[in-house]
Amino acid sequence: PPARREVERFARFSPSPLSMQQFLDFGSVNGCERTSFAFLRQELPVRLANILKEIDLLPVQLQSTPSVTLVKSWYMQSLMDLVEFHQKSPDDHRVLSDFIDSLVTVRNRHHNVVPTMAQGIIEYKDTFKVDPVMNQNIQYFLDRFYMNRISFRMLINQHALLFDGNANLMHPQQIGSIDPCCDVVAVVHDAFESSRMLCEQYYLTSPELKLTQVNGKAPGQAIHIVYVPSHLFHMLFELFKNAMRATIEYQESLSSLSPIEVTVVLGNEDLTIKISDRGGGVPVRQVERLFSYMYSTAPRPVMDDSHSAPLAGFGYGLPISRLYAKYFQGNLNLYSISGYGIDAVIYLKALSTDSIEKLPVFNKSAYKHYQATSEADDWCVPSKEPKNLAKQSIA
Ligand code: W6P
Repeated sequence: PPARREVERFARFSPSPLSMQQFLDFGSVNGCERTSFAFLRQELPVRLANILKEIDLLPVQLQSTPSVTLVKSWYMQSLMDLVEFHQKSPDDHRVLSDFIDSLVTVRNRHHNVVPTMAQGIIEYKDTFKVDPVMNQNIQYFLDRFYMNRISFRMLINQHALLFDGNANLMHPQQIGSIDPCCDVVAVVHDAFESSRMLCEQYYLTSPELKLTQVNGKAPGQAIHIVYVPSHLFHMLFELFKNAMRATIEYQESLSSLSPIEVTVVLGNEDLTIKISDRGGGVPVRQVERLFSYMYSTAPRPVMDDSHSAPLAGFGYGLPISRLYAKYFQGNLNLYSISGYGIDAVIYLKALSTDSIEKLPVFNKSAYKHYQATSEADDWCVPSKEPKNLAKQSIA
């Protein structure tokens, strides 16, 4: 089929990660719509084709579920829609505006990718037992698949926001979705208030915010970075919901709630945000599970829009938040102190020159990951009933 040929054609290229500066350049005088168009009509098919090659390596039992088949058809269709533009002239205004329309069509087509993939995992779990090897493979794939999706939507959004002819009246300083002067503390307050509103609805109470900020580069001055405020909001909102829920459920017998303590620090290379709750924590053994797609995929009561379950279970909120952090070379970690609480830490790059897209690439090394079966572990398995050495030596 012609779609297969296009997958092979574009999968031979590696994705080209953009730096924050390059994103900004597209929106400045140096950049123009034609340059952005010429870049995207090549780069978007390359990113689609690369991830389609990885979908092909999933276990057939998962690949053949109705949900995954459907998602794959969306990716193929979008690849074909975009390849059309290779025959068209970048100098034709009509072509440029049709391209934006196509981007919007593609974005809408892919709107439900996350819940649909989750449905595929449920279908798989209903039929096969979940073993640690399968959990690992699904984790590897979905981390790459969703990182690809985050990057794909970033490219689409930037082009659509910059060139659709409407200035962003709400945020005039933003370049598309990027704020060259993102006020980190303001986003913290925003996300905290949003989480707090949900919390109040459900529990009729909410913990206070205790915020400390340290500008280690310019003491006393406000903290700004070049970043995508909506990505930062997404991560903070997710972490606040979890921290609030844990605090309230762990301290329900207490007369007052401990505050959520947030520390925002700007260092030479890193912008670090620590969110500390006293919600009792979780055993350190279980922390990895909080990030597991497989173990946190539970059938949802109804398949309505994803904003319908406020302060609900962990779902995909945490693993996807960590991907947002990693997307521009940051990270998101949880440090649990079981019996006390959790410190959630977001690390972002403080320097825009370090903020470069982190993208999966399909190559031999990625291929090998999918071939790896259950190799024997190279660490001893602790036995439940250790040999009683004491007894032996006495006898
Ligand atoms: C908890 C569980 C959790 C997940 C993410 C962030 C904070 C917290 N606190 O108890």
